[in-house]
Amino acid sequence: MKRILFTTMLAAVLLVAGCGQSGGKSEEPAMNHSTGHGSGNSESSSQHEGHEENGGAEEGVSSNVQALFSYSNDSVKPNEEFVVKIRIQAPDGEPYDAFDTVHEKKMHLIIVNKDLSYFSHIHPDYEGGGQFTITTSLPAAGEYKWIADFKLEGGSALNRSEWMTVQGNAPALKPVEPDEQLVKTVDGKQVTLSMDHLMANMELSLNFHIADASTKEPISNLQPYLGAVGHVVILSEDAEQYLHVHPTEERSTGPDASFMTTFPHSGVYKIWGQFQQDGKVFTVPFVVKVP
Ligand SMILES: [Cu+2]
Repeated sequence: MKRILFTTMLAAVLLVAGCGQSGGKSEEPAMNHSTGHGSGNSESSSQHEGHEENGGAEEGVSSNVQALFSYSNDSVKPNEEFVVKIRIQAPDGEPYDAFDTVHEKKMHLIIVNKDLSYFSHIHPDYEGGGQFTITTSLPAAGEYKWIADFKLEGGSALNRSEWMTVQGNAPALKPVEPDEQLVKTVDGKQVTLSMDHLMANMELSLNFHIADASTKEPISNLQPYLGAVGHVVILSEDAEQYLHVHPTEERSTGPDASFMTTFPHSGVYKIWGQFQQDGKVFTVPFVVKVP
């Protein structure tokens, strides 16, 4: 399973802080349903249905849930705002319009580029009728994967994704290299990741220990972010596997934040931990190799 369980309240609010760039725009450009050159599953038609990440065996209603991504611009260019609409529907086009709020939102949208050097976590607004909308921009040419994570009312967490391309000369991709040391400094915080064991197919605990980077004093005044001590996203290096991660102690305020997950198979994975202190979200990335 590779979905992340989130919770919570809806908001027409853009979760700007640390949650990536979003911008609520009220006027809507005409949508051109073009996009998605790129990955092997691209289609020639203009609208694309999101694919389920995990090749997982979804049954019943879930397996019929589609996400139709459409973009306001024919060709998206770097640093140029565009509107993305994501419509959640059945194969016959009938929208699903009842969603549970998970980690304070009805939909979490993760955007990464092909080598996972770019990461954004934003929250589209729900407009009703199965339709989510957000205005955003992307920093450079190249391919990006969009992963929409949501939950139909009373159902289980789902994710649907697709690749799209930002036009132009894409910077060279870099290999996703495992970190030699799982200690990073971000925004004045020193974050140390530890795992109780690192094996495929076995539930494990991820612990983030957060200290002040200069004094090394543990930080114990983390604020809730999306209703929990933090938020963690994990993707396999090819972005095909999106892992389900959940906090074990939601109410912790630091210095430790623990989460449970299961790596489905051996390989390289990138992990992004997001935490909040003093009203600011910071994102710390790690790359691990699962034997
Ligand atoms: Cu989110």
